[in-house]
Amino acid sequence: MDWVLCACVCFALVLFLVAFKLKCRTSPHGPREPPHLPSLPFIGSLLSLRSAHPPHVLFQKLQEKYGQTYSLMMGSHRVIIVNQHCHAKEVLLKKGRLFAGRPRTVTTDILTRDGKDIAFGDYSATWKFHRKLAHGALCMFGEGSASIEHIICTQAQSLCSILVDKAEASLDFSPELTRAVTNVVCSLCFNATYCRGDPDFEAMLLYSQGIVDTVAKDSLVDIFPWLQIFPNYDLRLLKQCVSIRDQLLHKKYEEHKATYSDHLQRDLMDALLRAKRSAENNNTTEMSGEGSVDLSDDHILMTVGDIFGAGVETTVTVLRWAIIYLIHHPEVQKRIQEELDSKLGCQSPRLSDRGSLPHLEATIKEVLRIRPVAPLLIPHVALCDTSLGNFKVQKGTRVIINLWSLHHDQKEWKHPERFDPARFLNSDGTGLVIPSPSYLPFGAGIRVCLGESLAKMELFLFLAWILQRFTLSTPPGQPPPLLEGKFGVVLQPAKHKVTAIPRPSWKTNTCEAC
Ligand code: STR
Repeated sequence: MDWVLCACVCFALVLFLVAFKLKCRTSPHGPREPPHLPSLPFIGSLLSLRSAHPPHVLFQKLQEKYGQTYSLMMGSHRVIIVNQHCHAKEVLLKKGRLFAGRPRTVTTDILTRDGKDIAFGDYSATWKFHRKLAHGALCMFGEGSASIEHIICTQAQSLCSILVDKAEASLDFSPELTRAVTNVVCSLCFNATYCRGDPDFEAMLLYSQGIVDTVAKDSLVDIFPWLQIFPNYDLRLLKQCVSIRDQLLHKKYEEHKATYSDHLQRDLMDALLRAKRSAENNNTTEMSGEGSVDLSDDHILMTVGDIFGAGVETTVTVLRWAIIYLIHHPEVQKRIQEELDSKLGCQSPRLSDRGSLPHLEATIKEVLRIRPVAPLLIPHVALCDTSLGNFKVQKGTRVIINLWSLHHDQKEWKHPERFDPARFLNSDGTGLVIPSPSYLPFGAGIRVCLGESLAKMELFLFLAWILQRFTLSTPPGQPPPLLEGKFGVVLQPAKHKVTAIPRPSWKTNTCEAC
């Protein structure tokens, strides 16, 4: 009898514990697991992720079933997808340090010599030190320095003269924009520019596209690293492209080392070299503030590679999207041109004109909202057990911020699919407003985009110079450019042709030729 009683008590105890555990899971107060997509051993949630939609759109659609924050398994990795701004800000800002990790993947390891860069490198004392260095170097040559304005305007001017030569022809803008933006970054990083047809520049165009097409797309080999043992076209292409990039970077690095002087800082590479030399002479521990840091040649090369790659690909992509939306919305183009004419007349645009051209500024903001360059940002990793809203987060969980969802959230934006720069203007159209907190085009927190201010300067100046002189449209007989992007590490528009028609005042030489 005693035995039966004992069994009953044990059974009741087990029931109580199970009930308690279940209550914890669903309690509105205590942390619980986020809703989870079905998952199988080994392949994880792969079956639920098969879709014709690109990942950012699929993750947005899955909210209807699983809520705004949910989790899934990519192979053996737990991933949380965040589709709302309050959780995004908790990850990026409130708990920025706890979520500052980066996953290591096969493709980013190839690109960055095992994470020795800033964008894809994991959180560590070395990473923090490098980021601080790169930030300092960018500030030195960035906003506030008259030279960067001069560099951008010189490139905008030569871009416009190419457009004059090809006036009214049907032209793919992309290579011209890429050359102009590359030369800005090149001046900044290496104090050099490329001429048309320069073999180094042509090589760079090719390798950049190859890298964008293959890196950090959550392709199968990044989810199941053992797939590397099979022949893989993408990986072979990536390795080739990275090797060409590395040769170019290496050449510049050697040139800089050979001509380096302590008294003259020509560019960003000199700034990094100087930091390396002073770290070698002093105690690096003191400089980083926590633990010793490694300032290897690899780190410097990868940092410059990041600034170069990010500086070119992102700005060119936004300029291309801006041109596409301006072609689709000639009324917006006309409004910006009226503003340029009335505020600047024949004077070429300068950075100091930013405050007086709100329509152009609002248009840039709207382009960055409707087509964010990196719709899923770069994944973050939880560095310890923590929480997100009411959800538990285990150490090592990857967190993907779906910027696409934030920027297209119906609750935050009126008609989010509509291109409407006026949403960023105040009621009388004279100043700018940010109408929703659900807007993070450059990310936020300790991993915020390093090039934000440089990108904003370039977008403003290039668009102002172009629109002051030309009206952009689709060549006769051609369909308007597509609004769907090609998903990758950046969301790129499809190729298309543009006609740049010189505006009357520039055509008749009322204003001096550019
Ligand atoms: C573009 C191609 C290239 O040659 C090198 C890089 C490395 C840095 C990458 C860049 C890429 C694409 C855009 C990234 C950038 C770091 C930050 C930026 C991913 C792959 C964004 O977050 C948009």
